[in-house]
Amino acid sequence: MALLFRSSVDSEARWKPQLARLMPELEVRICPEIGDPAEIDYALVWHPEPGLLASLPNLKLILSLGAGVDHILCDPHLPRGVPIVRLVDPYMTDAMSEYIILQVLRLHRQDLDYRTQQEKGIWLELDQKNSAERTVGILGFGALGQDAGRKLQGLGFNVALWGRRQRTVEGLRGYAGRAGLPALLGRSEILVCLLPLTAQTEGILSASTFAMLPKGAALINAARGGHLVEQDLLAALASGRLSAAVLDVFRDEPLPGGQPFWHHPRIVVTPHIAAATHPPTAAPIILDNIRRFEEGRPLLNRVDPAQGY
Ligand code: NDP
Ligand code: OXD
Repeated sequence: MALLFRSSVDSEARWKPQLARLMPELEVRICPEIGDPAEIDYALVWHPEPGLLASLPNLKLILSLGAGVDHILCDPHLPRGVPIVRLVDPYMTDAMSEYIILQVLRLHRQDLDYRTQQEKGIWLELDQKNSAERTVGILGFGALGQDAGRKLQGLGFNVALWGRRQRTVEGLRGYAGRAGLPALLGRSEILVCLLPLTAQTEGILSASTFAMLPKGAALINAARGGHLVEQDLLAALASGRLSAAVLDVFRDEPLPGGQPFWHHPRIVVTPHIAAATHPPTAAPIILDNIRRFEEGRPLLNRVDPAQGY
């Protein structure tokens, strides 16, 4: 039984010992040392080169090294019929919620303004709302959106979530589909994006979306750079339609040196670190799906390529 490991950002040194400890019978091959491609049963990948997966004739299962799978589904040569599973790891979910809480509180408590005041030596108290007077809208009612939503609700915020399907989960208010979007946006003073990147969600953070938010709302994008129309964000900040943005993900990563986001006074940039994959907790989850496949049991967190997530 052989697994091909290929990551554009992660190292074999972090993964091989974890996989070997839990499943010694699994032979782990590190790209590009594939050996005989016909011997590869499983592929554990982050941003595989287009065509790599199609070059493995006996591939049984594709496992994403992350929660998102846009980095796999964008391969024009992706072999059809090979199941794909994504990573849902409570450790990463907690990490994402920490990031979202940090950034929501930063915006809610006007941290950017106070930092600017400090730079200028200004001692000035700004009007401050309580969390109960603030609504946070979350695009994405999935594993990450729900956890962040619950925790923000625990801090007293009004929280509303948006998904494809209509539902209410544990007191979290849900809006569904394109028809439900204006109602959610109309009340979201802080908008958080935790959507998968699909043909339907690409460019959703655009001028028309910003126009539906309360004037002066703030944006947090921790999902994918492809959700954001970058010029529309700059225009919305310039006009005052939006007051600030926190961005963890970008169309080009690493964010190029000359990109205006780097030095914009109302934009916070972080280098795609909101919820990094953590081998000690992720490896057992990944190997559980391989065992399930071997034993003919249902896979967990299977992706629907037609929906794109
Ligand atoms: P899930 O698959 O659990 O949730 C996705 C949610 O998006 C679901 O609620 C789904 O609706 C909703 N959705 C999908 N398409 C649409 C649409 N067209 N309209 C409305 N709602 C839609 O994903 P996760 O919560 O686990 O992860 C979300 C994303 O977060 C990942 O895909 C990844 O891109 C990003 N991410 C970023 C990280 C970082 O470090 N910055 C780390 C981890 C993930 P429904 O519930 O109805 O199906
Ligand atoms: C993921 C990510 O999708 O880290 O897991 O972006």
